[in-house]
Amino acid sequence: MAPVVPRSGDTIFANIEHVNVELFSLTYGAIVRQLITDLEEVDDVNKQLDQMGYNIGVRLIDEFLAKSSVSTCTDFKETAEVIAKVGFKMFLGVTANVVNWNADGTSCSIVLDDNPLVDFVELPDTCQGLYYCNILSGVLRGALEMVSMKTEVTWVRDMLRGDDVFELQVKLLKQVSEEYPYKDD
Ligand code: MYR
Repeated sequence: MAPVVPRSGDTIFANIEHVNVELFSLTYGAIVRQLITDLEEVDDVNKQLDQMGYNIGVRLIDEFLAKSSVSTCTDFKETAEVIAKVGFKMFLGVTANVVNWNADGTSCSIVLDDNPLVDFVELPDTCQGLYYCNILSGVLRGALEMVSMKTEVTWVRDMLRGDDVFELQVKLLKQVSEEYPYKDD
């Protein structure tokens, strides 16, 4: 007789994770739709999504650090790679590529070819100014602030606006030292 409880790693578990990403995408779509109804102006919706993402990011970093066993990154370049390869995989089920570094290593782009958040999405003409995935830029900003990095995160390319990929530009504005800030006299 076949076992009633499947082992971890069996197809059923892979499918459950897949369904969760779909459920997340559909739920996110319902939230965006409600914000559009409530706030009316797409600029306000963009700001609200970013703020919601920030609030999620400042909490999600704990789960990320606990589950990933990633330890302190040596520099911003390593941090960007960790976000693209471990963070996106953990929370969105996809990986991204880090490109377009500036000369001093303080700005880069995270490029997503595949973004499950938009799997069921088509923007009507009235929403052309919407940054539908703005929650993600907020999540990154919030999570990075919790590990002492003040950043500015902006969308450069967006498939819902006709681009071939999603591209997030991440600029490191300030790295706050974690040293003890008071003198012992
Ligand atoms: C450190 O130097 O302490 C490690 C920093 C790692 C930061 C990783 C932030 C991950 C945020 C995940 C975002 C996922 C978006 C879907």
